[in-house]
Amino acid sequence: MRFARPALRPGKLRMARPVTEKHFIIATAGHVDHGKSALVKALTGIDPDRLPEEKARQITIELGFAELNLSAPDREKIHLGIVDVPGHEKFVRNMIAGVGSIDLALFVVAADDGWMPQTEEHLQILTYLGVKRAVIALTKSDLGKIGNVAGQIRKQLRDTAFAHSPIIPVSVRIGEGIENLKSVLSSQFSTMQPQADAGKPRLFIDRAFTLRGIGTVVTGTLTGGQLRRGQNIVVQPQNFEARVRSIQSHGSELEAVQPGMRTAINLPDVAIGDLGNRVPASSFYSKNPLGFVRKNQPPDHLRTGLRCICITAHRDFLRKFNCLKTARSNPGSKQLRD
Ligand SMILES: Nc1nc2c(ncn2[C@@H]2O[C@H](COP(=O)(O)OP(=O)(O)O)[C@@H](O)[C@H]2O)c(=O)[nH]1
Ligand SMILES: [Mg+2]
Repeated sequence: MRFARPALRPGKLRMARPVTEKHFIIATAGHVDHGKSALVKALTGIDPDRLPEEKARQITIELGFAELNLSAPDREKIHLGIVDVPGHEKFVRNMIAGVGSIDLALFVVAADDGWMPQTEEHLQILTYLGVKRAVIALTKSDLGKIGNVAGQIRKQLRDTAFAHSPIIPVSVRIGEGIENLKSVLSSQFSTMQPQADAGKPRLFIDRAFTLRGIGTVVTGTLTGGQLRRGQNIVVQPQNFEARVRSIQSHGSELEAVQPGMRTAINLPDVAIGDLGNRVPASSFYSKNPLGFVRKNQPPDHLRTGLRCICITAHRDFLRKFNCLKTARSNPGSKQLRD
C-alpha cells in the first residue's frame, strides 16, 4: 500500500474487486542494496520508498507497498499486493512484520555481490515462517557474473523449500528480464489457489498511525475471511471491540476486502496507545508472535548463558539464552526457549 499519509482520507468509493480476480501477497527479501525497491518500482511503477528519510539515506526503513495486475496464461486476472521490506540488518524487525502472511517471496540476490549475510538471514526467516514458494530475482544482471551467482544461489538453496524456485536475471538499469519476471510470477500464481474465505478474518497489524481528522489507521495483510465497512472487530491481545469506519486497499476506498489483500482500516474510536506500547504490536483475533533469535557472537551453536538478540515483529531485545533439555543446542535443534 502506497501510504503517503493522505491515504484513508475520504476517497472514491469502489465496490470490492470482482471475486473472479485472484488476490495474492508477495514480499521482497534479500540483502540491503541488492535492488529490491528498484525492482518493485520497475515492476509496478510505484516507488515503495516513500519516507523523506528513506529518500535522503537511499535505504528502505519501513515497509513499502505496491500492487501489480497480471493475467494468468488462461487469462484469469491476478492481483498482487507487494510488500517491500528493508534489507539492512538494523531493520530486520520490520522485515519480519512484512513477511508474516505472504504467498510467495520475491527473493533478491544481486549479480555483483552474490550471497550476503542478510540474504542468508532473510532465507532463515522465511523458512521459520513457513513460506513455501519463492521466485529468485538475480538483480543487476547488467553487472555480469550471472552464471557464477546463479550457481551459488542454487547451492545455498539446496535442501530448502526454494531449492527448485526459478532464478530470473533482471536489470532495472537496462530493462532486462522484467517482463520475463512478470510472466514467471503469472505462471506461479496461475497454479495457486487464493486463500479461502473461512469467515474468520484476521489482520496482523504491520503498521499503525494516526491521521489528523481521521484517527487511528492500522494496516496489514488480511487472512481468513472478508472484512466489511461498518463491521465490529475485536482487537487482540487487548480484547476490546472496535468499529471499522472505512477500509482501503492500495489507496482505493472499498466496501469490503477479501483475504489475501493488503488492507488499511480506520478505527476512529481506538486511540493508538490502546493498541500496545509500541505499534505495530497487535492483531485482530490472536495470532502467534513472529520472532526469531540472532546469535550475537560465536560459537555457531547456542548454549545456556549465551547472549542473543531476540527479534520479533514488535521489538528486539538482548537476552541470555536457556536451553531446556541440554546445555547446548546445535543448528536444526528445536529445543530452545527463552
Ligand atoms: N547497475 C544496476 N544498479 C541497480 C539495479 N537495480 C538497482 N540498482 C541500484 O542499486 C542500489 C540499491 O537499490 P535499491 O533498490 O535501493 O536496493 P534495496 O536496498 O535492495 O531495496 C541503487 O543505487 C540502485 O540504483 C540494476 O539492475 N543495475
Ligand atoms: Mg529497499
